[in-house]
Amino acid sequence: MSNDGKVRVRGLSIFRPIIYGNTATLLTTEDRKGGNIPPDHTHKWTVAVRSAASAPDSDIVGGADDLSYFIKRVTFKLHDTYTNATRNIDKPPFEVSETGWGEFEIQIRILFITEAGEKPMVLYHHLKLHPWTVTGEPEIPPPEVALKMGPVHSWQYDEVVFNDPFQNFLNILTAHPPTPLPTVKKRPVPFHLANPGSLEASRGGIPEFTRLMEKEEAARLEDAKKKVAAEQERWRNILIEKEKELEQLRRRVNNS
Ligand code: SLL
Repeated sequence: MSNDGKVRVRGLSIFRPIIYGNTATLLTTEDRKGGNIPPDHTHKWTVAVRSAASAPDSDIVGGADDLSYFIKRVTFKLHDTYTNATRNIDKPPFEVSETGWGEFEIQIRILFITEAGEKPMVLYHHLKLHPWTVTGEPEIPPPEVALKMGPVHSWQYDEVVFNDPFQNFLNILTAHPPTPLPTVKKRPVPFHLANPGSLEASRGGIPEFTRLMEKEEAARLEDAKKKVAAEQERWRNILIEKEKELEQLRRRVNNS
């Protein structure tokens, strides 16, 4: 067997954009008709790992591309109140749908195909059931209000970066270019705590990730970096002043 594929392509980085998160809706009387849903459950939800781009005219956030060309398995670790809390998903869609009553942290472990020769990637997502609120609103709106607000979306964009990939893995990746994100938004912006400005826009629609958001995020990070540097400088100067003061006081003590 040829060993060519086992060679690492040094100095090269290649990434694939993904999103992970959840969608949740309140359970309706219609949903309960089957009779299998425990009475204390209030919501149905889906947690997923998907490609960042959304399929045109789809009512799904992300998921335009099938990620199984580089992902072998996604393990979702649910709260211990769930039976079989560890859910292994070995084929797309990499998602788990459940019903429940509470929010909790979900561990998401992404296992790559063997060719990648990479360790699994572990992510954490806080399952979000209740609508995003703005200051002044009650934390959890009553069901009749929440119902009108529509499905709750909580999604995080991320990039899986492969450094120095094996040649055969690189071939697999390049054979599957990701669907590019749209340049500007056609749909509401998926919100995130870092991006509260988009809160209102995201209500009552299916959000979508765009390249504009990426630019905005970069600008926010740049801005935050500048603020941190300015604060650092300010505190450094305060420290220098205090040290001078300390030195003067020491001298006075020594001279007295
Ligand atoms: C809370 N710390 O107290 C969280 C835990 C657990 C939610 C939430 C499943 C219930 C079931 C369910 O919704 N667990 O299967 O009976 O809010």
